[in-house]
Amino acid sequence: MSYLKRVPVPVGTLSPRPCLASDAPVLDLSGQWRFRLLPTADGPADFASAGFDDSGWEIKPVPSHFGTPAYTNANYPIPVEPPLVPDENPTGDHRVTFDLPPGWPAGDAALRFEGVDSCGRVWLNGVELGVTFGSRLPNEFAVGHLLRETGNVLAVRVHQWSPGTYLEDQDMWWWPGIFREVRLIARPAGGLDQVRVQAGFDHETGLGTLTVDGAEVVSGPDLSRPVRPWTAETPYLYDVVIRSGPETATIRVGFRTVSIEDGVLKVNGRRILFRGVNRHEFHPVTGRALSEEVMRADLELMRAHNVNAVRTSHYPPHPRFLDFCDELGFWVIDECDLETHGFEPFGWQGNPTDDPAWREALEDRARRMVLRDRHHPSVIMWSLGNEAGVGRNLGAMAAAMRALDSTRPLHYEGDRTCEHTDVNSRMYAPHDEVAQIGQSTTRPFILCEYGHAMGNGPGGLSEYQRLFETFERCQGGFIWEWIDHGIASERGFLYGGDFGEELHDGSFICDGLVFPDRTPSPGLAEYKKVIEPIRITRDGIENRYDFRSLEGFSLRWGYDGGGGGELPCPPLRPGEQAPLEVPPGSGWCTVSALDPAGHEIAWGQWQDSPSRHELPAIPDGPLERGPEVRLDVWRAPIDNDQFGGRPPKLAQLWRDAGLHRMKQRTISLDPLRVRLAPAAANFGLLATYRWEPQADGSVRLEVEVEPDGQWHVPLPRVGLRFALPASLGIAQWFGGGPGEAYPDSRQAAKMGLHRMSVDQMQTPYVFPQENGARIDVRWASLTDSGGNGLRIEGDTPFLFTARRWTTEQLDAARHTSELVPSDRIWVNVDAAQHGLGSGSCGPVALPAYVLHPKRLRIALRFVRLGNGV
Ligand code: IPT
Repeated sequence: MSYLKRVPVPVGTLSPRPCLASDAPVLDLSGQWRFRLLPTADGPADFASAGFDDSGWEIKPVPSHFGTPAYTNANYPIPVEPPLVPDENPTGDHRVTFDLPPGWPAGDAALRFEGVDSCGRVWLNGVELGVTFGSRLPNEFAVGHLLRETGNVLAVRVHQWSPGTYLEDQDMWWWPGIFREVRLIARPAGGLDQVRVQAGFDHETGLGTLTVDGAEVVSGPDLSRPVRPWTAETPYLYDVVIRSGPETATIRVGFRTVSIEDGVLKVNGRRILFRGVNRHEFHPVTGRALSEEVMRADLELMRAHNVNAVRTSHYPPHPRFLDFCDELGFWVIDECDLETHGFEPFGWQGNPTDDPAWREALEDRARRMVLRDRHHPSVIMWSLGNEAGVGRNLGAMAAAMRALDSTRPLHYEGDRTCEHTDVNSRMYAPHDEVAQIGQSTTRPFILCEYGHAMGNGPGGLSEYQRLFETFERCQGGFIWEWIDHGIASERGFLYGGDFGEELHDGSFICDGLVFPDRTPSPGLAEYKKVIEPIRITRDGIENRYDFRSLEGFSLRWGYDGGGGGELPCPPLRPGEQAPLEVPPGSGWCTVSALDPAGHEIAWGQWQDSPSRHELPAIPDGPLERGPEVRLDVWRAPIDNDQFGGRPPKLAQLWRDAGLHRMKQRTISLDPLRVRLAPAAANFGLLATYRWEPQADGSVRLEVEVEPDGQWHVPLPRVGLRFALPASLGIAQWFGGGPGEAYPDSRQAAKMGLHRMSVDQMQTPYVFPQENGARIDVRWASLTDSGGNGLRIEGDTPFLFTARRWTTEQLDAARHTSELVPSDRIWVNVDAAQHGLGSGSCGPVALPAYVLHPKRLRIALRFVRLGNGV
């Protein structure tokens, strides 16, 4: 097995080519295969022979993974001695028998693997063909001479660890397998093999250009007349039929030209702004084996949230994904299958990126990606890879890419001086650094990763957006990342360590804008609002698309005091503004912009007069007394409080300070005055409670809070906590909603009257943590189905949280299944909470959102509803 001992370059494969949908016959070999798992790489290879009896093997669907998933972020889970790998090497032997369909042509055929992790040794009918390398790149073998009409036996031995492992250290599950399709494709002599299709657009003349090398154009648009250009906002595609010899294919061509002018990245002559996400391929059951439906659904969901760009972190995606990006309209940064992050702990000593012996392997990956994907209009930039350090082989990769395609700029975040690349890129740069880069950069600047969407967060997105709108060369960014990679189980979604890994990085694998089952998290709602391409304010409406006019859009307006309707949307061109003529009304006015399909793209809100929903309630009877309230400062730390980055983390400072174990001492009884402080600390909080029964039967409570002694940490929250009977499971409030919101992630909260069950108020972060707060709440009620319960009104807006477990239970839980409803509903009414930030990987909460202990007053009125509590 010498192929496990030298640099990972495929053995015996055909030269790479684009795989266009042609009229050449194709046989999809996906389906039920036979499978056995071996503990080492060197099991007997007798299974490759046609006569081998595999009837005792398990049946396994292909594409799929095998073995046990294991998660590390940057560390290699094997000893680092490139290119060697340990003896213990889970190896999956796969076998499938197939017949040729009737009429299959004689002659050449390619056996094509779209993705094998991490390498596969291949036999057909007992003849060894070679070895695949490059998990997320195609490998093809010539097999025409070996095919039989019936009873062909394909055998593939897949190793979890291979020399390729050293180049594929992406932050994701280690999970081997033939995880993309395997197909047999007839290759007629003289067919469409070395084809290059290039389509450009001249924005001054409106004319398109089309260059097709290696094939003739049979039909296509009339290029003597203007064409409709392709952009992510106007993804217009033309069918072009090309032919070479006996093979014909229809390709979907988009006319567009990417350029960098005066340090600004442009498409068709205009600056573009990335509203992007980093996308890994992931499904909670099938891992990186994705169906087309899932790929498409991801893009539809992104589009519904105003996302216009994808970085294919950190490897070329399934090829169909790019077809969908062309069709639906996305800017794509196509990233090569390269990451060597695990060399960082050694100061990058031994990094393949800088080792001449690995040059061929890196160049090979670069070439194979470009040759596979360069006909896609959605791909507007190539990325050399991710977190692979620096070194000579980057230059070789860049040169290989430019030789095959000179029409797209190159990206690599690690290339800080742009020695080999064209755009300035950073990950997780804090706001002030982005502002500083914005003032000084001479190149387009992007945040290839920002807004680490782990758990509750990220905070601070709107502040980034303002920077992208201020500096022309700051052209947006890509949230890290699209989806949580939690694996489905009865215990909730599983993450690193749940499979007994000896080295792992825990829940750091769950850092997406959507949960593993693709339910949007509050972070995605926030992002949608922050990046909305139409801005609506009391002053007017502005089109912030780069290409698209607002023709066909409509406006919907309404007052919470009643009244509403539709308004014509001015057909603004990009960058144009117009005043809005909203009829007068009372209360909060909301104006939404709907796209031609009727989906809400953007909205604005303002208050014209006090809302009728803000009036105090009339009690249904006297309240004997208010609930037993307790001053509360603790929150179950969110991921951004406790993971990633450099210690000490905020959550640790909080725990060291003892904020999760405050003790109370009564100072006086009338009014009740207490001091709350943790053991061993010389600081605390003084609180004075004044209860006042009101003539109408309601009860008022005023709490004065005042810091005492020397505080050296901010507070997680300041507010009151109390318990209500479990039967009061229906929440209603007037304030921000419907979803959760926190001080630095609150753009998506719409003022209004909201109602949902306490259970629906919970956000099921894969790793349990503080969640579910509703912001800017004027009043909240909790009732049973008969309307009996309690209403809480604030003199000033508060944060409202209700859950069926305590903060302590939330804090102790490691998986969502550990959160078991108690016989109480626990309510928090907070004057303030500490911001969310993006501290699990990136900047902590901005200074404006740090909750410093300070004097404050919480004034509430408790009102009986129905029969009360
Ligand atoms: C950055 C990686 O590029 C990305 O793959 C992911 O691991 C992310 O971090 C954390 O979730 S690298 C980091 C050192 C900034």
